[in-house]
Amino acid sequence: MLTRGVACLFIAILPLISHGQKSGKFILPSGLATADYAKGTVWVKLKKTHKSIFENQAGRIAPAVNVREIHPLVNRQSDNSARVAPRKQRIDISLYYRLTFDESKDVEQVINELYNTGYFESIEPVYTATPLLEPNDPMLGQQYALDLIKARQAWDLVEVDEDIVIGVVDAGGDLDHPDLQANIYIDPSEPLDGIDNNHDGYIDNNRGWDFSGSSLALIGTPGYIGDNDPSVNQGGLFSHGTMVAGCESA
Ligand SMILES: [Ca+2]
Ligand SMILES: [Ca+2]
Ligand SMILES: [Ca+2]
Repeated sequence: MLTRGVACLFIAILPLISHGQKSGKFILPSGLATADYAKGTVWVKLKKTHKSIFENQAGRIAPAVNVREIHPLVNRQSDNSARVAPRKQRIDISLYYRLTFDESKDVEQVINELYNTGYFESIEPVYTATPLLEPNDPMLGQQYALDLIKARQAWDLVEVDEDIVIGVVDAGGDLDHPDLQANIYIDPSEPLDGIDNNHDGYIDNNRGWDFSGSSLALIGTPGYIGDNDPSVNQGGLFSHGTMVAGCESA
């Protein structure tokens, strides 16, 4: 049974298509491998003047389109009551469809055949999206936050620069965490020798400073300044500073 969203169509083939002629209008980008786009499917945008040709699934559809399935980008039965600001340019995404056809067919040829119908404003392959730079973190799939902050897009623009040092002001962290231990900055101007070598008022603070020291309860005690170990290992509990340092270093 046909549904409104997905139609199975085997429409009579027009002479234009059955001859398999290439119009030459569309050429796949040079250097493109077959793995770079999907077989048997393309994205199309209908011309506004032909907006309704896919709406009737009962056979009165424009016969020049020889495809197997038609998938609208958006559900036509969804609520269309959203208001648009006056004079705001609208993008009619109901014009977009993904069409599928026999995978043995040449995508470039099918695109040109579809263009020749005159119904489509634009047609393109369903390109395979691959990140340009992928971290080697074995737990990458568990880190939903990296997608939220669009880290992958950022990595495509700027690769890791290990010369950048980030200061984190937070709760202490698990400095032995697998994501952090190799990346904690050790200040070379402050060797662990019991002396404030870099004259900043803190002795041996080569990995930062822990203002809470051994206990939060001691903060505010006259003369108490904490210690030089910002590690927080609360019986294996999660430390907020560990998460923040991990996100920032990513
Ligand atoms: Ca110091
Ligand atoms: Ca020192
Ligand atoms: Ca400490």
